[in-house]
Amino acid sequence: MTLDIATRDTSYSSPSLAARAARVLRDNDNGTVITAAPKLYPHMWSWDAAFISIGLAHVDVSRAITELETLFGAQWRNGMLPHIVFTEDAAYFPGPDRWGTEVAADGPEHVRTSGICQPPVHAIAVRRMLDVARRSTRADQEEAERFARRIWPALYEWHRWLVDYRIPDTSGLIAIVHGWESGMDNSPRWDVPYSGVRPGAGLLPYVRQDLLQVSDPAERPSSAEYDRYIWLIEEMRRAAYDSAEVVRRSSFLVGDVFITALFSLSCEVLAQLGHELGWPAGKLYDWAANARAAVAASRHPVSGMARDRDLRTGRWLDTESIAGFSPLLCGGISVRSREKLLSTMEGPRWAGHPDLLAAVPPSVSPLRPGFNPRQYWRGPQWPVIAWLFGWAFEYRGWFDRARKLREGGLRLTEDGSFGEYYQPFTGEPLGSHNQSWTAAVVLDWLCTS
Ligand code: 2M8
Repeated sequence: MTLDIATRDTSYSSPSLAARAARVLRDNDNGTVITAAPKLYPHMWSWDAAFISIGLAHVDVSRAITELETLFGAQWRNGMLPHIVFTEDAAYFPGPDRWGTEVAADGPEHVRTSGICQPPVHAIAVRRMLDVARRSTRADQEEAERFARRIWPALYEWHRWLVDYRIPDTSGLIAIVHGWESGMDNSPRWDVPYSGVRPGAGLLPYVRQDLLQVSDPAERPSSAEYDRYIWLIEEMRRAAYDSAEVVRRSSFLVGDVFITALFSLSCEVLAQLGHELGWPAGKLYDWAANARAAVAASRHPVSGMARDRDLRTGRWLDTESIAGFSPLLCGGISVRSREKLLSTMEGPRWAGHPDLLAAVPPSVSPLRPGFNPRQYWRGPQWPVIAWLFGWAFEYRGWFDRARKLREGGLRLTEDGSFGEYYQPFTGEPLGSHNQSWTAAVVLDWLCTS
């Protein structure tokens, strides 16, 4: 269902915005999962589910738990948490048949999934859910604690899989084998590595369904980009989704600095959760420290922005994007470097750009050549990203900065359309409306003021 709200004249009061957000999550509940969006994304996505569970915790702790249990029910036997858990809905491409993960020796039984992963934000979700539940009834609190204790080993295994299979070189960055793993699908971060992906003759024809679900196809990735996305799946399928083999063979292999920072933060959070719940930290603090150091070492010598690394060519990728602020998520840099990065983020090239409707950092700086205010990860603002930085800032004790991001995020989303992403100058909602993770973070912002 799409709400027909395309104007910024509408601005809801906090209670009615919260009620609308809760309704979006209810409406997107297909009985088994809360789909990422009503039409464009009719399945469960890994990091979407994490954010969704955070929003749900404010309205129904049990339902929030079910969501993460469903996701972890699809965890691969080797520990990988798949990026999509498929529902029966056929209106998405590439669906389970195209992925063909049945060839994988490590896939889960009884459920169909994709064969790649997404950013490891799940420990953060469990932490947040627990914190929210602890402010609710005793029954909610106890249920959330039981769940957190139960899910903890699966979270550890998921993190272990990343360490075992996805740190293939001495940079120490967590590597991705597909831009979709980054969650920032067509970000200019990936333009150079994607130029090395050459779809072969074995690329079977396909029909994109995403273009039917948005009002303007220019908001989505191009056909040339999609050919590469689908070709990479073909490569993985030929490697039978064997984790080591995929890393050896994939024509796309990039050290992702944003994922590495989130991994570091999540390891720390998981270790602290373990401490509360009676699980030993194992290697979590070492993993966190190594990842933190890798993020710090990736920084551009002049700008101080963190950089991805093309592991196929061994070159740093200088393309600036929101991921450049990754050290602010995981720490590990000097106070001086941190202050410089924060003032870049809050300054006129980013969130403080005078023409922005809301002070939220866009996916790409408006001053960067090629910035496109309407196209997906090439310029628009994403509320979930603002939420993530805000949560990390609060975790670090930077309450004022966290509050500003929350205010900016609410300014962006107060029209009640719950856009997937937003045009930064006008605040026009783009992509899908009633996107679940947008509704979820709005709920969290509103319910914890
Ligand atoms: C987008 O990605 C999917 C592919 O995974 C797509 O475009 O079809 C991204 O924004 C991703 O980060 C997000 O998890 C997903 C569902 O919201 O949509």
